[in-house]
Amino acid sequence: MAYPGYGGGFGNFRGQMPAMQMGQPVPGLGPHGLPGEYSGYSAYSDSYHSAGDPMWTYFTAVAGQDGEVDAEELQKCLTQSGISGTYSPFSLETCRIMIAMLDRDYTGKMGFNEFKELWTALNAWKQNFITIDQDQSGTVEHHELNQAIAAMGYRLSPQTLTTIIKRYSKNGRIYFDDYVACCVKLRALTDFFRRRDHLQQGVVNFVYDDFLQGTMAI
Ligand SMILES: [Ca+2]
Ligand SMILES: [Ca+2]
Repeated sequence: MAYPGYGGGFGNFRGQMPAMQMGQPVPGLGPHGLPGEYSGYSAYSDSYHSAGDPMWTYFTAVAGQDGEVDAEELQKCLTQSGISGTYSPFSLETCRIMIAMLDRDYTGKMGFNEFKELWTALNAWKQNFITIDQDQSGTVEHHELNQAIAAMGYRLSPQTLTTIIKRYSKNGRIYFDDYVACCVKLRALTDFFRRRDHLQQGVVNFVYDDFLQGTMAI
């Protein structure tokens, strides 16, 4: 089999995050002091529980008048939160990818529950990133990504890994926001491929339009 697994749960915003890593505070969080524990909410609880939820005030401030968070608003809030550990703006591309993963009603924006789900996922990503960054340089380098991807269960050729590094790094270093984009995309594309690989042989025949629809959306 070409891809004997890609475990870990990372990148699957709709799936289960590892229990240990849920609700961890995000290191380096900014002045907002965002609460970290958001699990167990129901999918339709917006109007029932939001008033007493400490995250609600923050969400409404970020979302603005339309009551939903789009990619630019998310970028602004994540840049201000300092979660990526740099002074440069949080990647807009990563924001778009994360919204695409969570956007069940295809509005291109996030409602309150989607926003909370994203926050939980980001906390888990941050913990994952800190674990991967073994030399604590604040970035993930080639050998660290190599190990991380293998640990998630992917089997990629050295050439593919090099291509990924080139695409997502700055001077050979992958920063948190680019790391999230990289892992989420890797997961989503693998899922897309695997759903069509009925014999699990690592070979798929695509219809052109299907291929474009699946890959361009991510
Ligand atoms: Ca908005
Ligand atoms: Ca490192």
